[in-house]
Formats: sequence, structure tokens, C-alpha cells
Amino acid sequence: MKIYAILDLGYVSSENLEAKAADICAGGVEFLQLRAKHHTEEEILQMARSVQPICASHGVPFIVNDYPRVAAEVKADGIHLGQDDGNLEEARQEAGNCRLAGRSTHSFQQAENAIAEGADYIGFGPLHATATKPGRPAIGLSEIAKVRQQLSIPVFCIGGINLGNLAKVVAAGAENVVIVSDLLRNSDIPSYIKRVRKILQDSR
Ligand code: 3NM
Repeated sequence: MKIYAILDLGYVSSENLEAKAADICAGGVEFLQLRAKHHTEEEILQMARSVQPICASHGVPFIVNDYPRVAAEVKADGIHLGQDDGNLEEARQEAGNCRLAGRSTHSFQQAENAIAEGADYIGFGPLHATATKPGRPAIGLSEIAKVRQQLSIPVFCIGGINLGNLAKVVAAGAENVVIVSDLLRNSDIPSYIKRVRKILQDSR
């Protein structure tokens, strides 16, 4: 049961980035990703430089979304790519042969393809429609169990997950989850993460 948090600049200002990263790491997550869709590569590099040491000091693997060269520069533990973001192994090499390469997937077929291309883990969603990834239709919960049974790599369910629907997501077969907006909007992130952990444990 793993919790994957994303520092999404749609919800966190760059001024608050370090404080939020520290809160998330102190709460205890298994991964932390930096995701900024409306910043330049140089800005993202600066942000990655400030977040990476916080993750490292807590032993939380640090993943960079979309920018392999930034990942290489800060010696990130991994990179994460969407469906249209190019070849995963090329990105991994560009990222300094980082240990983790993840891919967003939105169907069973894409999940299978991610294994074939060497992904270390996948995101699977969006389970529910979400303003964090606008324009992407919800895929629902029905294929979670099948994907988990048939895939040999960790599956991270994502998309509109919150404290209110998490138990249902777990009951549908999810083991690992990514939560973005519900977590970042919470004023007490460490205790929020503890509540997520408890629901993950209790709903199995
Ligand atoms: N990727 P929230 S859904 C970043 O399905 C992202 O690939 C998705 O944010 C996918 O927890 C998503 O706020 C947004 O819904 C998740």
C-alpha cells in the first residue's frame, strides 16, 4: 500500500513549495513528484533543486514529471511521462539512467503497453473526472482489479481520489494511490496522510 503525492503547481505556489514538500515528506509518502504544467524548464529546474534535498533527507524518492533533463540535473530518483510524452527508455537515459520511470495510462491496453516499454510503475486513471487533469474522461473503477491481477509492476490509481471515496477505490482493488488536490488543499497535510494510510489499511 503506497501513497504517491504530487506537488502540482496548480495548487501550490512556488513560494510555498518547500514547506509543502516538507509537510508531505514528514507525513510519510512513498513517492513525491514535481508537476508543473505552466512553468518554463528553467523555473522547474529551480523548483526541483529546492525539493530534491527535502525528499532526500526524508528518504522519499523524488520524481520529475515531463522533464528528463531536469531529473538528470538534480539526480532525481525518477521521471514520469504521460501518453504523448515520448519514449520512456530514451527519457530514462536523458534523465541520467534514473532508477524509476513511470507512465500515465488510461486503459488496460495502455497499461500493458507500459510494461512492454519498460515502465517501473504506472498511473492508472483518471478513475474520476478531475480538474487537475482537465479534458480527460473518467475511466471508473471497473478495470482496477484486472489491471492489478495481470500486471507485474505497481499500479497507482489516480484521479479524483479523496478521503470520501478512497475506501471504494480500495474495495475495487486498488493497492496504491495518487492523491493531488484533496491532499494539497488540506491545511494539515501530515495528519491527512495518516488518515489516508488508515483507510488504505482498513478497507482491504
Ligand atoms: N494524472 P487529483 S489524473 C496528474 O489519469 C493526473 O493520468 C491523471 O489529481 C491520469 O487527485 C491526474 O487532484 C490528476 O484528481 C490527479
